[in-house]
Amino acid sequence: MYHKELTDFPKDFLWGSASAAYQVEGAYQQDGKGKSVWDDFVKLPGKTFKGSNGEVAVDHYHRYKEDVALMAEQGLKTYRFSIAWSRILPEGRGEINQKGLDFYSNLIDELLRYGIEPMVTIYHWDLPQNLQDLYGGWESREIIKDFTDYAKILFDNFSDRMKYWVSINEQNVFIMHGYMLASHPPAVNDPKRMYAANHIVNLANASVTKLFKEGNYQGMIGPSFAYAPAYALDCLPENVIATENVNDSFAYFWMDIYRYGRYPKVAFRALEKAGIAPIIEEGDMALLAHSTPDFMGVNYYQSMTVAANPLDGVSMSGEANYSGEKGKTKEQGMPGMYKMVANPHLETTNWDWTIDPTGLRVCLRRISSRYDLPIIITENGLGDFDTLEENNEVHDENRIAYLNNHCLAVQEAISDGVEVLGYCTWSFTDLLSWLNGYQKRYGFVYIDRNEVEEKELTRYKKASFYWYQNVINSNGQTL
Ligand code: BGP
Repeated sequence: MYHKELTDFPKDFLWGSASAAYQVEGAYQQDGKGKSVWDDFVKLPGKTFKGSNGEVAVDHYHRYKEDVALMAEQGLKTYRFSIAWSRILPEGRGEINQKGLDFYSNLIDELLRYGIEPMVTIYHWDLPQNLQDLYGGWESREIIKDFTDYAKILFDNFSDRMKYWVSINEQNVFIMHGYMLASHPPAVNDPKRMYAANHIVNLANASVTKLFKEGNYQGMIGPSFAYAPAYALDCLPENVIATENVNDSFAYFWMDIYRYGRYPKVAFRALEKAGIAPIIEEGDMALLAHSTPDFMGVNYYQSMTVAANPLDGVSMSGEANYSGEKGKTKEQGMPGMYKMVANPHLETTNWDWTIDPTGLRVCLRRISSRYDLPIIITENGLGDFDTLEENNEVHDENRIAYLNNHCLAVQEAISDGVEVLGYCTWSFTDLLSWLNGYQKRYGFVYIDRNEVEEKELTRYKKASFYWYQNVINSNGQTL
């Protein structure tokens, strides 16, 4: 559908930007913080780009006031950040660390002082190490109570001051990387264990959502799902079936659970046939069915294109481009089910991610049609090499083009009738990319450091900083 005129963004549209604790805070052992599973994982040889880690990150823990002042200068309406579970509960359960609570309480107050709406992610991958050691983290049902108790502390302390909660960030990503590709902690490669752990994350997410709703806390809660909508390479029927396989097992497998509390039948049947379906206990499906989120959070970076894959075809090697040398990504897939292929119509980033603004419109439309929930885009952005030039300027024109086109796609989706509450870019400042070090930058604010040297961590506003400032000021009229 081509629109003659686009509908305006709603007046109270949440123009925002996002981050995650491990990627920005640093201070990884300060003020009583316990260890998370990332602290040791990054020390394993070859796991991260040039052995980079978040021990100092961009020192947001100490410089949050400077960062929030920059957000205010830009005019952000919302800032999405995550809370490090092991700052609040160093052991993951038991004793509360008051200094951890104070840090986030101060951050929330600082945001509110400037009229910026805090949006809190309860879990963005940094599981307390103690819970991993104690019972295997997400592989034990014990975590359901621990995660719910932790979330309750946050709701009880902060929910009178804020409205938007993201329960879990990209469950599909940390589960697949953690238990199938072995590229995130706990570095396991076992699909059966993956689906078992995933089911437990579903229950924990449902338990927290239920608590929030039954506890009559103000505001809204929803998950952030990493959605790369799948296109068929062409109209060859076998390629279309392969695409159905991908949509079922990469997208609906999670979002159907969030919204309806059920696994898509075809995907679940495939797991049963392979002997890797999770064990469902009495009461599980009832809990899942009674914990509908208030919104669907979506992290969108790219679409994927799919073709049929013969029984002796390519498999999931887990190999990916973490260095920014374009063209390194190899074809991967599941023999007999699907394979991901290049889209002949789309450009890619230096890390081989397709650039596809229309894919964002597709994903908003699909979520709206299938789930009928309001949507918050909780992440969208371009990872790129940026250079600090003369006069400390950064001319990130590629990022401006990327974001501008994606914002327009959001406006098109709104014009189509999709209810979009907000849009958060990834990210506000440059930060640590989990596996790609500091050279893959996403921010509006350049941070002067690299994998080898922390330097002074000085903040410099990029060209995109001013571009977004104008977008926000005009409520999207300058797009
Ligand atoms: C998402 C994560 C973010 C962030 C982003 C960019 O999957 O939620 O934490 O890292 O992707 O990814 P990357 O850093 O791998 O480029």
